[in-house]
Amino acid sequence: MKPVLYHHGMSVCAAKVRMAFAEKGIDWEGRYVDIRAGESHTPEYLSLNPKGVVPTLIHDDTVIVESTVICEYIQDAFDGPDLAPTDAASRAWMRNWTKRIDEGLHFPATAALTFVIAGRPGLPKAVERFTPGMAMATDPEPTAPGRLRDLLEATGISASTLRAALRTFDKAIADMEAALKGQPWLAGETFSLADISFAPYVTRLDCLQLGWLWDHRPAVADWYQRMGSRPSHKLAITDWFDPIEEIEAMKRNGHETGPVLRALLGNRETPPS
Ligand SMILES: N[C@@H](CCC(=O)N[C@@H](CS)C(=O)NCC(=O)O)C(=O)O
Repeated sequence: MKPVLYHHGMSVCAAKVRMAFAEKGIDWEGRYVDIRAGESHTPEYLSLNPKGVVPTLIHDDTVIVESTVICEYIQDAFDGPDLAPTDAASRAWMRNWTKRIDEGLHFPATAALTFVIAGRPGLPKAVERFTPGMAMATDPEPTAPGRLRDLLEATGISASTLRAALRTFDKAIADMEAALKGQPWLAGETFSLADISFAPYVTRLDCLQLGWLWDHRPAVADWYQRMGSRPSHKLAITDWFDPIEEIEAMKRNGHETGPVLRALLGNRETPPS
């Protein structure tokens, strides 16, 4: 029986899983969950995934949630190229990278940047999670004029939350640069789930016109170029952009807000070239 994946085109977490399948060469059956229309909050879906989020994998009657865990399951349960290094130290490094995504990089950092820059109202549940500490868009923010201020108000996300999100990514990209200077892949000599996990997020930054975060980080630029040329990148990420208008809005708004976001991030460590 083919594994069944509940997913959505624009979900970065689901993209990780689609990419792991593509790299393994595994055929899967999709159940498209329209997260914008609240389909991840129906009683049926919540019985599979109590957090009401995608992705969810069903394989051999087993339900598996959490994209990082699903990716490890794919590595363990299916034949195909290894997506994890064989030595214990590199495996530990791989897990440090994949864990990092679950510890702030996905939420709130990616959500904050996407909601503000893409200018969309956001997903019902995510906005709920944001609201208590974040409805501070009226904070005086000298570095957030014009369109960015409008976007902050529309999303209820504060400028300080947005700055924290930029810092989270700036630090992650700096750490990637340090690692990739001495080795081809994040966990060492072997392409692994660490690279797969970061690919959708770096692609999202690129769509949001935040590629300047690796302007002076050539090892990350080279890694991103190599990731983008893998067939799995198209199969798992860009082929699923839905709706494409949202990607266009990310690019348009990202271009407009770029200078203000740079100012908002403020002084950042620029590694010597
Ligand atoms: N830690 C979870 C996060 C899943 C998650 O946040 N999924 C988002 C899409 S990337 C979602 O389904 N959001 C729907 C909502 O918040 O209502 C994982 O890695 O699987």
